[in-house]
Amino acid sequence: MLDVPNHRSAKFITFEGGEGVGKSTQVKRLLANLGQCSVTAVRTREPGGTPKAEAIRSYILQGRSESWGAGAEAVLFAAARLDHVTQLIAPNLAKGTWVISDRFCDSTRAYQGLTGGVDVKLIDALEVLALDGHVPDLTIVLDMDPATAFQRVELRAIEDGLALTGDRFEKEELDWHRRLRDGFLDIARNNPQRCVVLSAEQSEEALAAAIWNVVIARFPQLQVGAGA
Ligand code: Z5A
Repeated sequence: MLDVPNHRSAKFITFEGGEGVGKSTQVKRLLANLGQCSVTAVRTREPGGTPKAEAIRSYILQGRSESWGAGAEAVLFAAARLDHVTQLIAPNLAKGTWVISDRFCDSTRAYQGLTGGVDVKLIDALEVLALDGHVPDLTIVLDMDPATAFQRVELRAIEDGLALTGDRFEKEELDWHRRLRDGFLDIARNNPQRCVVLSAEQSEEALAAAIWNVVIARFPQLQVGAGA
């Protein structure tokens, strides 16, 4: 279990869940709501967020590390995370800027650990190394049936006029995605102080309002009145 820190004035919030559940959409909406409260915040993502971490992202998502096995890939995700934490997350939090990340360490635990079969001791060790104490203050886990989430991803591809090629994780079978969903729910159950699970099977607006209610309840220093 990751202990939630409470000493920072700026907060670190992460979004987790399977593909197409609406993480990116809700990260943007939360940023807009924080802006209305005059909170300075940056949006980032994993894998990625810094030039070096983005280079690792392209390498992994193109499938170039797949043959290395899930353990080595967990190490690659951790290397990207270490750069992300030291170059972007820690400096922003230190200067009072909130950080909102689309995925973070729970994705390694769910994808490479609980679904990919990597030993929990390696996942734990990598987490300590890469986070360097920067545990999220709040993690929103967006939960929905993967089949419905895929319909959204398909629709997005049609709307964008793109072929649905999918990265290597999106190509996994539906059963695999159902195990992944259970993995995220397990993580939330094991970290009840940090994680809040919300159903993503509601309208974008309703979900944004539900997230905002969680955020203002968790961080009462925010000026209520703005938002969603
Ligand atoms: N990965 C890993 O294995 N280990 C790790 O440690 C880390 C990551 C950090 C990164 O993918 C991959 O890396 C990921 C896990 C692995 N696997 N995959 N695939 P990514 O960042 O490229 O993609 P993603 O995280 O899976 O996100 P996504 O596909 O972009 O989905 P999303 O951000 O959750 O959803 P969205 O883009 O906001 O919304 C999807 C569509 O639905 C879009 O058209 C929206 O307009 C629509 N939408 C959003 N909300 C709604 C609602 N409420 N109703 C209806 N439609 C909606």
